[in-house]
Amino acid sequence: MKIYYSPYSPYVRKVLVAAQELGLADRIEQLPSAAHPINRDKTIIAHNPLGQVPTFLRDDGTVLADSRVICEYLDDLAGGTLFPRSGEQRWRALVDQTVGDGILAAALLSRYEVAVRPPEKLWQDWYDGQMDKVETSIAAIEKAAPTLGERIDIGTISFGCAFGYLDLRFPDNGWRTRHPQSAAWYARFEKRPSMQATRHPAPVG
Ligand SMILES: N[C@@H](CCC(=O)N[C@@H](CS)C(=O)NCC(=O)O)C(=O)O
Repeated sequence: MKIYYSPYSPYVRKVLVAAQELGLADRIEQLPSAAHPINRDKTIIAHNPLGQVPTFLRDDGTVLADSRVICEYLDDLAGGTLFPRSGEQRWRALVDQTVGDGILAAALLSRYEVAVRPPEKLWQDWYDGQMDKVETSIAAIEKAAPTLGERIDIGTISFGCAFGYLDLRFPDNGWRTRHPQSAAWYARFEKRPSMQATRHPAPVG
């Protein structure tokens, strides 16, 4: 199995954390790539019209796109429990994944607004709206944080990758001060070997 990969992509990290938790990480070859919304990577597009990472190649060559789909595939392959099969646990895990991914989507759009868009075209209200989405979503996690315990599923993995990405790209955000229960939960969660093995490198430039 192969994955088009960027060490800075939180969605790639989701897949790699899931693979680590499922004992599949050693079976996935990481292919370097340069996904970018403007300078689009033709190598990825040849497999996935969206040109995004993660893009995943199964052993038979078929392609899976989107971290949600890839994580569910890996869970199925390993007979795992990252996607609970039924009942309240399932809906909780899936909704939590939606919130974690939503934080990532808003944070990534904010990141592109400052890192990709020419400075004279920066739309501050747009940026602020996206970062407010991050904030209201963490506020929701904060309410649930005392109930998360040692839960390991696609929801908590998404939360962990969202907090990791905020620390990478928005180190001055200060979310821990405003959301201490989430901070306490993440302090435990990020110690997991799966999170340690997939840490983002320090940003360049
Ligand atoms: N919903 C997708 C989002 C993937 C995504 O936005 N990846 C970013 C990198 S973190 C990307 O490829 N950006 C380039 C682009 O959107 O053109 C997933 O969960 O995998």
